[in-house]
Amino acid sequence: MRSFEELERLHGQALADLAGALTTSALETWEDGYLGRKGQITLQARRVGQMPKEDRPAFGRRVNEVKQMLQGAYDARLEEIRRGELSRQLADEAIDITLPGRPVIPGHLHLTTQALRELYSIFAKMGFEVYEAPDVELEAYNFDLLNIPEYHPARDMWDTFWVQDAGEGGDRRLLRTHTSPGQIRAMRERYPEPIRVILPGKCYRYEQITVRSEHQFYQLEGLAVGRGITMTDLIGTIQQWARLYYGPDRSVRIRSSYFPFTEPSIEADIDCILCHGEGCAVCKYSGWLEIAGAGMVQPVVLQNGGYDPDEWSGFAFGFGVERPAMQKYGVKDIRWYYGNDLRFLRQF
Ligand code: FA5
Repeated sequence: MRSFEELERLHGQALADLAGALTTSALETWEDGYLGRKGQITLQARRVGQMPKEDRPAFGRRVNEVKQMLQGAYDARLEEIRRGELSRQLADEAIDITLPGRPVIPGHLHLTTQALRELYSIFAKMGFEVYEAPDVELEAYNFDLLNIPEYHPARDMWDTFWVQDAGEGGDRRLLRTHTSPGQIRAMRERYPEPIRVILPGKCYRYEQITVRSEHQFYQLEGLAVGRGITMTDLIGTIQQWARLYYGPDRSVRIRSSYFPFTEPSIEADIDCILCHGEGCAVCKYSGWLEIAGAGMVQPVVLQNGGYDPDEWSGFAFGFGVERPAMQKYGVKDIRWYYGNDLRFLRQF
């Protein structure tokens, strides 16, 4: 009978210890101590063989009952402790959503990109598509094919950055000084179709940097080639662009000018945005701001593009992107565009 008493004592002790186990590691120790391979209840079960024969069935049954009860109590306690640990962990790791967040300053498009996109959409309304031509250009496309031969004084108008390696056919290469060479590329690619394209892109000139001049800047060129295109179409296009870009009340003034690749050539001005033609420092007291160079495509240039000038005619225009945006947004110094000063850039 001592064996039964010992078993019941162990049973009571195990339950008391289980109630005192507060962590999963204390529970593991408890399990090893009572139910493990060398645990006290397991050892009790092994003693059955040494007992008097008549006690063996009753003791064996009781040991199994105690073992099962303790196993059940252990599982329930384990579950309880795990839940407690999980909720403590969740409480520890909880994020305080009432704390103020760190401000994130969102980026935005550069002023030049915004201006270019606005121009694309204005010209898209007039049926112009974007045509892209390379920045590194052959000398022939930048000058010769545009009717600017080596000896021509107009070459001085575009002081040039030359590239050391020659291009195809040994022709010298340069960083394009204007977007006009794209006219030849568009014509050679599109012939014999009529053309209505704008050619945006960076241009490079080896010149003094000032409040109005950078050595890298954007231009937007336009080219229309068709049968029966006249100066009236050109002026109408410039007027429409100026009104959509600068506002509906703008007046446009056309002056005669000179470019080797257009004949006749013109320059277009708008009445000064700031003083409305009264005269101020921005318009140098003239009341007018220059906005574009333009003209009817020179017959020689049409021919170089593959179009017969007796059958076809066309107009072309070209203007900067930064300078017109300076006029529109009141930017006083072109160097601010690419100076990477966020105080300036964040204003747009
Ligand atoms: C030309 O480059 C001609 N290819 C424009 C043209 C095209 C005329 C088609 C006729 C037909 P010009 O050198 O004037 O022209 O330059 C055009 C515009 O580019 C200028 O009005 C100005 O807005 C811009 N620009 C020229 N040089 C600079 C510079 N250094 N920095 C910023 N903008 C400039």
